[in-house]
Amino acid sequence: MSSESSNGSNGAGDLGTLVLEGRPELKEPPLYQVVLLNDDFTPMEFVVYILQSIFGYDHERSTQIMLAVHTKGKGVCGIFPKEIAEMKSHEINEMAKAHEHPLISEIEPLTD
Ligand code: TYC
Repeated sequence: MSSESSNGSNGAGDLGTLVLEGRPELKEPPLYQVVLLNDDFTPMEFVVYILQSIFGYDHERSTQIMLAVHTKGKGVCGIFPKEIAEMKSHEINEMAKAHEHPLISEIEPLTD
């Protein structure tokens, strides 16, 4: 065993720990929901495709989410830090526009 394993660490790690000591704890970023809104015209398969390509859900999960939105009027399709939520919502809205579908998504702060 080398000497650096006696305290389960190494020189670089110890230096990092020392530098960070005394700083306030890092706080988790505020989270935002990406909310999908129903409409009467966007094809169901387009919504499923959006959910697969932007959020990485498989076809079955994407279909469940799409049908929940279709039935209830709106639904959460993901929860992320603000910048990521903004990017994904923007991406949905731009893809919908590019395909001339009225599909809209919004973001809203997650309050817990
Ligand atoms: N209501 C649409 C239809 O019947 C499908 C749809 C689902 C559209 C979810 C938007 O966010 C949406 N073709």
